[in-house]
Amino acid sequence: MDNCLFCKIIKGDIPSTKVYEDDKTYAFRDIAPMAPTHVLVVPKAHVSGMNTIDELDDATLSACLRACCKVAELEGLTGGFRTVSNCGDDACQSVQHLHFHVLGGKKLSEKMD
Ligand code: DGP
Repeated sequence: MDNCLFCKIIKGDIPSTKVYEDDKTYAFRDIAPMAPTHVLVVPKAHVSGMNTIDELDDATLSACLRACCKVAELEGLTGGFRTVSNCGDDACQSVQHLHFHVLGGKKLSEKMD
């Protein structure tokens, strides 16, 4: 997608701090971290979000979840971590390319809203 911020990051047209990459996913540090570790895991294939997940093949979807776990391992999040994917206006999704936030490195809030 020509106009997608995360597609540009995946292509390297916009710089990012890479944490992990494989043939189906790319993981990089969030520009506005909300925890000591705050990494975004994205599929290299463009899909706008969780509400259009049917456009993504199962291998890529599972690769995204495995990449989240790999990031947690690489970041040394032995005490645990949180994985979140905001979808749509009510969840304040701001970038329309499916992404999973991986948060950790401190005791996270019990509140999910
Ligand atoms: P969401 O609000 O769930 O759509 O999350 C989008 C995240 O993307 C947000 O936490 C900030 C991050 N972000 C936005 N622009 C950039 C950027 O140019 N570089 C990086 N590394 N992260 C970005």
